[in-house]
Amino acid sequence: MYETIQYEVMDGVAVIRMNRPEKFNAFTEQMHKEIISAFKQANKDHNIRSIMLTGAGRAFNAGQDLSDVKGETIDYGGFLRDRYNPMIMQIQQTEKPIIAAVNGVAAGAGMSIALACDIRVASQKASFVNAFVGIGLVPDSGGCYFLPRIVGMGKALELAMTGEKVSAEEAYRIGLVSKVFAPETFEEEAFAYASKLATLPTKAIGLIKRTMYKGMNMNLSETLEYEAFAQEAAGNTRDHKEGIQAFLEKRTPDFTGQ
Ligand code: T3D
Repeated sequence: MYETIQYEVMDGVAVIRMNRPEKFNAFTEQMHKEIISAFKQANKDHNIRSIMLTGAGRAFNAGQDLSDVKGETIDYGGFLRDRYNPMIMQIQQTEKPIIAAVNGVAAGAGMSIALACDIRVASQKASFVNAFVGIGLVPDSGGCYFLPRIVGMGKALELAMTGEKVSAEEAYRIGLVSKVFAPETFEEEAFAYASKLATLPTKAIGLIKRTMYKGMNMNLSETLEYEAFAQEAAGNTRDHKEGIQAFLEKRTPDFTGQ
């Protein structure tokens, strides 16, 4: 049902695979629409408890398909507002853990979409290129928001101003990715990581995500208040009761996401 992505569900994990390998999975208008639709689909489906975003072939995603914009005068503002921004907002509003499984190069908006995911894991063959400056543009798709928050302002400015390639090893060192796996076992290990997240208390995880992101834009007293609100909601879940019960009975909790 999708043309530019693949969507598969296994063990409570929705795997969204950007699938234009001959173009390094570069974004087209169709791909934006399909990614938004896939995240909405995964968000609505109660059986899905984590989402893994990855790329087909050698690349994760090389950003905007430059053959689509070649030689044209583009309304960049409109282009971003209509296509990229809704995609990034949909990722933010999806209250399930989202893992970017960065299998190869992530460049331009391809790097930004990885930054918008909650957790990044990388293959040793992966790399990150903040490619915008190379074509005289500014990081978009949330790149100016997420990058300094993830790696700190100094490093973010360096990467954005120079566009230099960051290896997987360096990405791990600067906190851009949480884990690095060997290329031979990457898909398996990234999926195992996403599957593990799919066994955790999904509602609490959704609230953790919402509260932490909100907390970045609130002062302490506002954050404390929002934590109280979120905790009330988490405290009313079946998984919270199960967590307490399992602790008292000295057994592993059986979380169902409810
Ligand atoms: O509307 C707007 O433009 C505003 C929004 C902007 C958002 C953005 O994302 S702007 C940034 C756009 N992306 C780039 O500038 C990155 C361009 N690509 C590269 O710099 C390099 O290709 C990579 C660093 C990603 C990978 O380098 P390398 O040496 O591993 O591979 P390669 O040989 O350069 O590319 C492999 C193939 O993928 C090649 O095709 P071919 O020659 O084998 O048929 C190349 O043309 C294609 N490819 C890579 N990136 C893109 C692309 N095709 C279309 N668009 C791309 N972005």
